[in-house]
Amino acid sequence: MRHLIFILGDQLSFNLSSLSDADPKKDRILMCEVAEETGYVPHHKKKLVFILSAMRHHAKVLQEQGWTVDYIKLDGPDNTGSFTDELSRCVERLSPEKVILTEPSERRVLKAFQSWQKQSDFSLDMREDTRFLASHEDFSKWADGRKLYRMEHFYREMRKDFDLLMDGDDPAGGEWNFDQENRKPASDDLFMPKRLKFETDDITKDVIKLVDDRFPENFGSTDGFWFAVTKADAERALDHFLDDALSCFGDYQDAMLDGHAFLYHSLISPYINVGLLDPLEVCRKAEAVYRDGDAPINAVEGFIRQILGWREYVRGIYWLADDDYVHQNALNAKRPLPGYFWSADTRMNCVKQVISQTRDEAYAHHIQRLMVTGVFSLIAGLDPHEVHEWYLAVYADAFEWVEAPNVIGMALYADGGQLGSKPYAASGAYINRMSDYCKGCHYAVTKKTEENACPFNALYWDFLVRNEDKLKSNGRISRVYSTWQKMDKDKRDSILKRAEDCLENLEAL
Ligand code: FAD
Ligand code: DLZ
Ligand code: SF4
Repeated sequence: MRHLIFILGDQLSFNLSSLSDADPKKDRILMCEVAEETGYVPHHKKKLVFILSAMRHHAKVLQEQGWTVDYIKLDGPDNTGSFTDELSRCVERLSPEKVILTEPSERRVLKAFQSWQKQSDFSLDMREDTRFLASHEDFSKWADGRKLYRMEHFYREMRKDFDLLMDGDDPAGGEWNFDQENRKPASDDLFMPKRLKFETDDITKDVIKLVDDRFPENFGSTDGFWFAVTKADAERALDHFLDDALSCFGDYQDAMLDGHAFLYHSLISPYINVGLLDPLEVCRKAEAVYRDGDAPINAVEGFIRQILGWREYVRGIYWLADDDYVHQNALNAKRPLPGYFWSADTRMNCVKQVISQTRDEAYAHHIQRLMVTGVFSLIAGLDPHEVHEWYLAVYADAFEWVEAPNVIGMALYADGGQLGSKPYAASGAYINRMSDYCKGCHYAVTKKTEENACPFNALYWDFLVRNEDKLKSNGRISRVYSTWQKMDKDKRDSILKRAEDCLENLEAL
């Protein structure tokens, strides 16, 4: 044999750079399920089933295409448990001329391969991951010399570079961003599209058994597993979204509704992140729906911005940031994660809804992650690293390169403003405006200081007071400090007292 091509669990694409000049007659593929990856956080059971089943299906298709794939199963004999030990074992067995690998998406794995190469002194051809639309070099060039990195600036460049939603030099519809139109609250009488759910085949059934046997204590359950695990099914899921939900995606993008986990969201992040869907193809297909007149510009622009803008931007920030990004704690927040992040046993209905939905589906949409569990973690001063590990474990789409900037940067402001211009702190009023969660809550969203007052209300002010020295000079929030100062002293004291009670009894909220 000639080359050994190592394909990782989030590289389930046929257009990988590591395969670009490969020959099924001369080269061979290695894929492995390893304890190191299944155990670096206690992944949600559905996330484990999704990744391992998608890997097994991908290996099968590669074999059908004529590739020889050495596939190491988690419970296979002699599985060493790590990528690099499996690689050493395979190199010894097959003596390839060199190993080819598309660069890992996360620092942890990149470092492991770099030290393997150093130690073994074996030829490792590590190639750029060309599935991302902005290369490391493109992003560094864009970032170079800027004092502030802002997604919106990056996104406009990307629109032009990829000629997406452009009418000549101008943005389609006359504006770059239609977010102002995308803040409608949802109501129960809306027609919600029925979501495609995929049957489990024998491969997935085997994986479910494996996960149930080996990870009985992990979060969630394998019951009701419905994710696509092949490229063909992921494309079906995308087409279904484009046909049935995209046209309302913009209007209700920020809405939350009791008992409705998915609303008009696409549910495709796990598929893009492991390579079953290609981000550029997804954007082009969405643009075609707009050009055909089947979805309005606010919906399609909003959707494309998430993928072409946010997704690429957070990946750029992840690789630009220092090695210790996931340990940043700019606001010095130290409180441990309350038990209800795992049990959903809290009287705060918004938090309960989001966490129980996360437990059931390994899914929550952006505003649920940002404005419910995210804001609560921020204003309660929860330890950012613990919060980061929770998000990394519980969502099927969670990979550090995308999760960490969203959690450490966007939701918790623990990076001191590298990613976002201000903390997303908010009181219960935001949740009440964008959802119906408050109607079914033990706490009263209109109250601030009483025993049954919504904890978000007092914690919001307490957060601002607690962090005044770090935040007051931020022009985007300095105005709220004047509002606070204008408040009656007795009122301020009772708000801080209510916050103190909430923080002392955090576990019991
Ligand atoms: P849709 O709402 O339909 O959006 C379409 C696509 O846009 C998504 O599939 C995703 O690929 C992309 N996208 C949207 N927002 C973002 C964003 N902020 N960053 C990157 N891509 C984005 N996304 C992940 O893929 N993995 C994570 O681990 C993750 N953790 C998050 C943690 C927090 C605190 C927050 C606020 C956001 C996080 N996101 C993460 C981003 C976003 O919440 C999810 O991508 C989205 O909810 C996935 O659901 P969907 O496919 O239905 O998305
Ligand atoms: C997330 C994950 C899990 C749970 N298990 C595996 C695995 O057993 N084998 C594998 O190749 N990949 C797995 N993955 C995805 C990897 O963590 C992902 O490919 C790396 O994080 C890339 O940096
Ligand atoms: Fe959440 Fe407060 Fe509304 Fe209850 S009242 S659902 S805690 S925002």
